[in-house]
Amino acid sequence: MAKRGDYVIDQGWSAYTGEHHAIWRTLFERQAKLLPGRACGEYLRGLAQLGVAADGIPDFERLSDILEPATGWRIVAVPGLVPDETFFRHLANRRFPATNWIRAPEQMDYLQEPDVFHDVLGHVPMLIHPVFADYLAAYGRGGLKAAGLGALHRLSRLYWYTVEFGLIRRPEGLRIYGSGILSSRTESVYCLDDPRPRRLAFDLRRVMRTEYRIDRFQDTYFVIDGFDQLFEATRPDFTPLYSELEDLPDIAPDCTVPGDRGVPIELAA
Ligand code: HBI
Ligand code: FE
Repeated sequence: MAKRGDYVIDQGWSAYTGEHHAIWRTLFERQAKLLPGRACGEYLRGLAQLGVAADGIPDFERLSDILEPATGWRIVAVPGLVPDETFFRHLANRRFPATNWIRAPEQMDYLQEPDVFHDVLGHVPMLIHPVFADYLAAYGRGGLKAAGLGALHRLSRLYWYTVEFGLIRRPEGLRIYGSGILSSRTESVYCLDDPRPRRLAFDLRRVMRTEYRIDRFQDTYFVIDGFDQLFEATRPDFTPLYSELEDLPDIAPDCTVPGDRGVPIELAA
């Protein structure tokens, strides 16, 4: 099928082979063992509601038909990373661009690019949560605006430290809602159990100043108190914030600065 301007392609669900589905099953079963008690309840409920399971790579149309009546989102297939503006435009219009291919058997533990397992197991279940669903659409609108203001890096950091690598505080302890963690066997354990990384209370300015690395476990995680906090913190127009931040230095991923509020690791137990 010809590529369109929005990079949307046909998922080609019937072209997946038994081997593709078997890779999905292996990846799914590993996470299904780890995530109860580590992932937040909203995510686990989303997974169940959408019927994302071990049997194989889901059909995006079937997922969309469950998601759309709930929060207005649909899943569209893309060949991989798409340009920022294309990505933001999809999100702003409540279309989640999901990669249609699955990793090779040699890449079970790590790859830098998104594949269908990361996109569907990691991102899609959160889209059935109404507040998160609104947050992600607002993020898309903010992205289009940030691109025009030369502040794309600020918004990429926000996406990275929330949508991809966010933690949430619950009475029972810290839980994961970030997709980059949810789809990783090793980081879903590391982010909660390892004493090394910083776990800091979410602070929008701090997040927007913090650089990130895409090639290793995170040095710093930001912890929200609830999805309402995230949505409310990101509701105001960021234009004045971007100019304010221009005068402040960036913060390296493995640094602690005055004012940081650490979240105790016991909470993760
Ligand atoms: N494209 N398919 C896809 N998936 C992403 O997560 C993605 C992208 N393009 C750009 C992009 N992410 C990042 O620049 C987001 O910040 C912000
Ligand atoms: Fe992702």
